[in-house]
Amino acid sequence: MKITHVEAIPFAIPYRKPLKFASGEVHIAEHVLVRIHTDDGIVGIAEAPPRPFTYGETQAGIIAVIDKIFAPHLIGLSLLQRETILNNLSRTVGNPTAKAALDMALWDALGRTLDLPVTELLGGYTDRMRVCHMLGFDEPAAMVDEAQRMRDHHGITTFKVKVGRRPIHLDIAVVRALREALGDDIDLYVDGNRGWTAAESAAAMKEMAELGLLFAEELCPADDVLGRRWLVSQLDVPFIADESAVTPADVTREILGGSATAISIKVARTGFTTSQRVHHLAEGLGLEVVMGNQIDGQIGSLCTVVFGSAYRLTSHRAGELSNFLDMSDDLLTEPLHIQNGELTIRPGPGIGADIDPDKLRHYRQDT
Ligand code: MUC
Ligand code: MG
Repeated sequence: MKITHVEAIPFAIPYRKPLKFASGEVHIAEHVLVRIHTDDGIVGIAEAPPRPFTYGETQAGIIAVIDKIFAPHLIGLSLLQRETILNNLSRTVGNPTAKAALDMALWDALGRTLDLPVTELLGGYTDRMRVCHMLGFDEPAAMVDEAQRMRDHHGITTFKVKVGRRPIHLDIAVVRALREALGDDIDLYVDGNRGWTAAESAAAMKEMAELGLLFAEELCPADDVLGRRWLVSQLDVPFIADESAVTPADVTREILGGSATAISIKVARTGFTTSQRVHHLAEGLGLEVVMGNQIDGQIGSLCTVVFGSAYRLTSHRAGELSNFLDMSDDLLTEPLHIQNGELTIRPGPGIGADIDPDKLRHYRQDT
């Protein structure tokens, strides 16, 4: 089970429809495929999506930090020494998606070595999650169209609506149009990606009070500590910390400080090992949890459902698992399918996915 080699491979797959939101936009999935090889001939895989507007990471930076700093800390260690590896990686600050991809590739390699699915190794609660679709900025009619398409083709009935940093009346018009067109049978929540002030958030949430929102996520800057606490204290829906609560320590600070009441777990930034810690903390604190999306491709979305299915708390709410549908292609031999509003884990060991060598040859950027 010794790690012999770590690869960080850049690849680029265009989006059919770019995703736009308050803190940025994504037109091409310029991700990094991470592969961990062991002396048993096993290869574990994961993907790192660079999100400079959230974590400051770039595709070139992820590859450099893996090749130059992280890989040498992994070579020669066993797949069972995950805590040693985590500790070694934590000596370098930042770089959450690079660290997370290494951790998930390690778990995938472990599952393949033991011939067991990672969901079962983590907790084995269920084999599926309901899917939530994230709606990026557009005109109200286009966002309603997209939601109807997602409901009619894939059975999706939960939608996260991107808001913030454009005229507030437009955001409110979108939420109203979605509720009117799709009725009361759908779940809706909003994510501001820190784009409003605390006062704007409070006013917008008041105007949308009749629209039956499930949650509000990261509406205003987390470092406006007092403003955010003031906002959260007057909301009558849970306030999800996303960008502001990445690590277990962040979660503790945000929740006990009264500036959030729920959390988003994203395996793209906390891998499986640290996501476990965040999950256990959330369980102890009695928080609502949503499995979030880091604008993941199919490997990342599969990793999210692999983790989310492992526990009751993480599989209770619909997970944000569908944005790969907006990409023009992907790397897996067997593409993911959302059916009846659900995504299921794959049978088979590890995360249950294999890379199509022809697709990788086509989309990789280093050859
Ligand atoms: C989300 O939930 O915010 C957009 C920015 C980011 O960091 O993640 C996405 C989705
Ligand atoms: Mg968010």
